[in-house]
Amino acid sequence: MSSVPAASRPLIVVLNGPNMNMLGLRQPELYGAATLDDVEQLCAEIADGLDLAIDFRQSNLEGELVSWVQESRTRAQGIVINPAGYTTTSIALMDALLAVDLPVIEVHITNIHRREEFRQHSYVSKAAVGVIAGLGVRGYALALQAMAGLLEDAL
Ligand code: DHK
Repeated sequence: MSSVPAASRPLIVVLNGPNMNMLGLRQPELYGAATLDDVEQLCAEIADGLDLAIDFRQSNLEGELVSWVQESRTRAQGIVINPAGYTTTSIALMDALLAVDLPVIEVHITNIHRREEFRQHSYVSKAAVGVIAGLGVRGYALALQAMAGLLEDAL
């Protein structure tokens, strides 16, 4: 349990792209059995231990993700994002992430570099400080730990 009041903790926006709402049901042999609710709970627990606050969201809509990134500029200190299917297609999401000038950490549950070639190029990586791929949902926890370190470095 954190001793820092929630209102004074740095806010990290954790964004999930299309089909991440199907986690636990979709191709469990690749993505695992955890649901997105499980991932949110994991993130909340890890964030609490790091004195971070999180705002955890998922959308199947590119424009909604872009708007959430834009809104983060004035309300958050960092962004963790699993862009899912928009990783390889969304110049709009990349541009939004570059525009907000916040530390961004990109997460993929699977190791996209071991998968089909079309999954291996990420526009989002152009805006990310770092990328975590292939470590399952644990990648979200690692991203939050790394984010806490980045924020501390910036003090
Ligand atoms: C999730 C998806 O939905 C895919 O489109 C990506 C990513 C991989 C993941 O591993 O979390 O290619």
